[in-house]
Amino acid sequence: MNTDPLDIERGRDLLADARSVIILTGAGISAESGIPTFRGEEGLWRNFRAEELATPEAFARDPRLVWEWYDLRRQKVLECAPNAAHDRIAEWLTRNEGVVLATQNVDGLHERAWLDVGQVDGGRLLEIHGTLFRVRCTACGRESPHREPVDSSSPDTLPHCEACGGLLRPAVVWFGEALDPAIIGGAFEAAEGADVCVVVGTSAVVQPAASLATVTRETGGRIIEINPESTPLTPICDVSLRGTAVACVPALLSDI
Ligand code: BV8
Ligand code: ZN
Repeated sequence: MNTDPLDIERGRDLLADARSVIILTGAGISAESGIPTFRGEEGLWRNFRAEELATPEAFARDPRLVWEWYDLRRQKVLECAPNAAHDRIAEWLTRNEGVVLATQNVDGLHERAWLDVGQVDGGRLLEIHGTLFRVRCTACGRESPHREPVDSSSPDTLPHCEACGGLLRPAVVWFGEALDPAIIGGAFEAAEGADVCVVVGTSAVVQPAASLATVTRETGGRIIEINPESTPLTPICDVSLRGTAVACVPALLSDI
């Protein structure tokens, strides 16, 4: 890791002058909480890649396999806690009305970190890919919180809708599915108006999320990237901090 203190200072200067900021996070911000990223070496499960399981086709084909994967991820997340990067971002959100957080993560760690320091402003915490801890009925569309363990040993033991008996699915956005227009619309509105976009822990591969940073750039804003590796966004970043979220986010955001 080589995060040059001068780069951190340059990032802090950009943020000190910013009236509005959007933060875009990906799986990398949760890595130091113990949650495997998608495209890292731990991203495989039983030799399946996320892109093969996180699809409506996979769920239609084998809802038990998909629910087994999601239940394992939920149990893993419930054993983990927000890290210092989640915590600093949560504190910053409570201190600055002009900051919006758009996360690709479905682990709920940003919400947990924010709840630890204050009242969550739902309009400024945009879980653009949904959350592991809500379900949606595949028949009637009802959504509800859900964190009980799921028994995927038979089709009958999978969770079913209390209202209509339909099979429940995780309320996350799968590949090939549209994002909630109100949520992603709010994120792009924030990105367009942002003076700075801070991108933390994403490989910037998945769309439309990765385009949030380019929209800030295209509308005259600046980009700060935090990632141990370079990404497709690196060439258009004003500041690239080659370090981990826990090493860089507190240094970047402290006392701003
Ligand atoms: C859409 C929820 C259109 C589920 C996720 C062909 C057919 C259909 C669509 C497409 C297609 N080709 C392309 C697309 C678009 C597709 C897409 O982008 N595909 C990719 C693979 C190319 N997008 C979609 O399908 C989207 N929908 O386009 O709909 C449409 C419109 C109208 C009507 C119908 C359809 C939906 C995309 C949402 C998919 N769902 N998650 C679940 O989680 O189970 S995406 C999934 O990937 C997660 O949300 C994850 O967050 C996200 C992105 O990955 P990253 O977060 O970046 O994680 P990754 O592992 O890749 O990278 C980690 C990074 O962290 C690395 O850079 C690493 O260096 C860094 N890191 C590691 N350690 C640390 C660290 N950084 C800091 N600190 C550390 N310690
Ligand atoms: Zn139902």
